[in-house]
Amino acid sequence: MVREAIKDEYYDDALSLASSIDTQYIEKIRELKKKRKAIILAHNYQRPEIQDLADLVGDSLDLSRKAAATDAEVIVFCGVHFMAESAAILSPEKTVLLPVKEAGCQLAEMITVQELRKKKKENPEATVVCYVNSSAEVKAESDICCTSANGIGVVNSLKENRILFVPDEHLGRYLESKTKKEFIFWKGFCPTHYNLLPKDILRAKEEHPKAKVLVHPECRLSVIDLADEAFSTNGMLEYAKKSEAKEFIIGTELGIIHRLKKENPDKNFYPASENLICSSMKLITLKEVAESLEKMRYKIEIPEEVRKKAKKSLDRMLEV
Ligand code: CIZ
Repeated sequence: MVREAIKDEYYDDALSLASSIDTQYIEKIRELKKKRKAIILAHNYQRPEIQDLADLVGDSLDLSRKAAATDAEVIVFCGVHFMAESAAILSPEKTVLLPVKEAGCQLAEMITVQELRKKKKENPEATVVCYVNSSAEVKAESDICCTSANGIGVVNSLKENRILFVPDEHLGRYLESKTKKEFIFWKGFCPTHYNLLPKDILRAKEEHPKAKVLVHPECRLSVIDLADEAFSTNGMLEYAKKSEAKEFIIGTELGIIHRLKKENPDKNFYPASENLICSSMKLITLKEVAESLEKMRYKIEIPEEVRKKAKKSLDRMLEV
């Protein structure tokens, strides 16, 4: 009993110390943000405290476009490397910082520009559609980009029939199932979404029979087939807000649940699996954001020629 009381006391002390350190970082970030004329962006998968601190929270393209329209001189992108690159492609006059340089996307790293060039040579008649989860170099080598939200529209807008889709095989298979095009796939996948299995959805449905099942189109088709809807992160947020349903099973990275709950306090959200965690997305903490603004690191640099070509692929998508 006495031991438990001492343990609780230490626990409370540790908690209050952690929260006072967080408060110090938040104050420092606010100060530096003003000094640097910076804007802080947080992807929907970021840690709750990073989302709460950010000026904007959203998906990668939405954030990059909104930041480009501001007069901020510095963009701190709390997300993964390709996302910060997208911001730099759209805002060449701003400095873009990624607070942790190791925050990469495993899916984006499953293709290099050299590999893509080789595949293009083998399929000269195919139109290259690349998912935004890709490096600036891969975007530059593609004909058009797409997001998980606009992929169907982008593919349908093409007059060509044969599509080389990179780098996500699963999103590609989902788009193939929704369009009448002929697809060549790249063997890339998001490990977080790939780990979600049909049995996880079946178990979650058994536990919450009244809940709507929302999954991300980066999941396997066998998982998407069991869901009520497949949406991008922003699509899920929009749907949950408008829906009359009160319960939802969420099949994407767990970081989004913070925002879903915050924006819909009267509704319940259950993870489709407790394993839906992207470790790269969790690398950025308040300390790293403060240090990033203080030391102006890590700057995203894209050669101008690559940036212009990548922007063409993004612009073509935005026209659609
Ligand atoms: O582009 C993004 O932000 C990603 C990776 C997914 C989504 O659905 O928002």
